[in-house]
Amino acid sequence: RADVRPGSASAPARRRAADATAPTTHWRLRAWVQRIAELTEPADVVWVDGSAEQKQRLVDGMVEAGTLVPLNPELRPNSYLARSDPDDVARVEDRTFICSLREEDAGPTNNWRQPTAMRAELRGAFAGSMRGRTMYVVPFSMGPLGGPISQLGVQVTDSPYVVVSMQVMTRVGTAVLDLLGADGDFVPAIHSVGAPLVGRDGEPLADVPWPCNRTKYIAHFPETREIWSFGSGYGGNALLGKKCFALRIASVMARDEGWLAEHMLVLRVTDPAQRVFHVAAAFPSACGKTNLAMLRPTLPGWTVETIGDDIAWMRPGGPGTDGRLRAINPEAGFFGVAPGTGPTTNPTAIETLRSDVIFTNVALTDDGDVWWEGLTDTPPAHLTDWRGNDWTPQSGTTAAHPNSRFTVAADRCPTIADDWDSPAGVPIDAILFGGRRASNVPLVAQARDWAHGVFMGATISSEQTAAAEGTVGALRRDPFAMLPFCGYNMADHWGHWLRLGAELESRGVPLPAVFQVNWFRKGEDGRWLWPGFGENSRVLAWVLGRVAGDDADAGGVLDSPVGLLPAVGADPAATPGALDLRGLDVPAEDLDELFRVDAASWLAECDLTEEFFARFGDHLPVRLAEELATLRTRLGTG
Ligand code: SAT
Ligand code: MN
Repeated sequence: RADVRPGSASAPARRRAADATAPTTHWRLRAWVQRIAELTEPADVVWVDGSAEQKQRLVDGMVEAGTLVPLNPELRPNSYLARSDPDDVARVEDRTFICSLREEDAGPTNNWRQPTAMRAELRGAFAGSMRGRTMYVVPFSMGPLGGPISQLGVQVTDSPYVVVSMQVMTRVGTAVLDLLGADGDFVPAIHSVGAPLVGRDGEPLADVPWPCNRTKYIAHFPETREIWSFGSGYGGNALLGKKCFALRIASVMARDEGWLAEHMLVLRVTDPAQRVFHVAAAFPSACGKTNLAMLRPTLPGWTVETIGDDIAWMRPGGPGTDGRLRAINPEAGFFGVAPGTGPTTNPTAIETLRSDVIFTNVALTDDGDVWWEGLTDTPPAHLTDWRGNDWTPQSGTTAAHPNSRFTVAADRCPTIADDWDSPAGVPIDAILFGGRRASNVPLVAQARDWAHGVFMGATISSEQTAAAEGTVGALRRDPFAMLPFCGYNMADHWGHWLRLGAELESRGVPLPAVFQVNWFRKGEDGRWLWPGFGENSRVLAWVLGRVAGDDADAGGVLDSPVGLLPAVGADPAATPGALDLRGLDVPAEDLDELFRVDAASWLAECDLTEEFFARFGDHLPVRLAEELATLRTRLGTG
């Protein structure tokens, strides 16, 4: 603990003090920490060693400060509730910036800022922003320590909530410094809640349980691989290993180095014949990735194991392997959406959350446990809501914030695969692209080839959820579910996928099969047509039958303008390739509607896709324009 009191110390003195306790010989890291301390003027600097003791001290401090409310240890052992500032509850996409040297490298879907101008603005915001607070230095690894797909970072932050959350979500501590040695590469990530405890003239300022700043910046410098985040304590804005590093910065690294950093869950499926498959699946935020990753199959004899629920890093296997794409989950925990998580929708998550959880913005029960909409059918008669106010079912508001979250270690999950953290990752057999679509998009359709699959990924659209600020329900394009997370030009990302596929194909390496899925289609009366959740195992079974080639020429697979569809209504035992609907009670009309391809509305959607593609100018890969033309032809106009 280096003492760097405000006001009293000159900048050089503050720099020396910040360096005094550095437990590393890495001079670039030490110099960087000194520079940030000089800029932000914290009262002291603490290096986070990853120990349980240090974590507990931080937790105890937050309980004292009112940031964390301890839950009833008999009902929810070693668990806490945090209530955020009501204006700091989600990612802030309009304050998220990609500061590449060239504007066109950020592309039309990112907010671009000129890097020198942004640096000057950030220096202004960060100057003195940690006065009176402790600056924590958090060395972390995304992916298993030292693994061939893993990457290292160091986050400085003035938020103990962020430190403790990073310890759940990533691998934190001295072992990372050991790996860095004297000169290893790391991604520097600077975070401040922007709420100093000492004013410019040395006057004390009051603290609050959830400090933040009305002005926010979530800024990324892709060329120098740096992250600067100011003003928010919310996970997606402040746990910089997650979206900022593992997606925005890593997607740029992946483009430059020939791999993929994607907004995808990863799961393992074992079929009744004990064949093992791995699936990666991209869905926009709050569209059920965690539920799918933890799915309990309703189909007898099938097993699903969880590997990751949000992010996948995939690389072609190196020498001595078959060269196929292998995926790791770079995270070590789940930062999941609480509302809608219940014993029927996701029983595995409910078991995962029995103990050792940090909840944020859920409701508190009178006996010191948590509650959110969807946890039970009937709400308790009285709660304390996410803002800390009395709540009853008559209140007319939700008790939990719609984007309230749980933070819990991956190994608490009963379905986590034994080797979920294997450094070499798992070989990916199938990739799914999904969104929340009330109409048009069938329950499942297979891409004809890789380029068609990239087209499916590039054209995902979905109804807006509460995970980001904006109007819930509005339809928005979310290519690869990466719209808010791609650190470079989205169209170049599609080009990168096409190139990587072509390269693997040219080497004779089998590519994953690609599918589009939609659990959210509705009937004209607004009812969900598909029961979803555990019943999605039927779709996984169809996907894996396709991968395994079980249905060759059996007639169970139908061609359609939008891709290959399963036959419905046929007995899958007699007609391999038909969707297995045995024991499921869905009316035949609903099944027809689930797979109905309406040419007129698809053609209207093609027009929208053309407009969307036009935004990317000559960055749009020609191959995708061709896919759009092919789709129109198949729909009957070409
Ligand atoms: O808030 S996060 O970005 O971490 C989660 C999400 O929106 O996917
Ligand atoms: Mn996500």
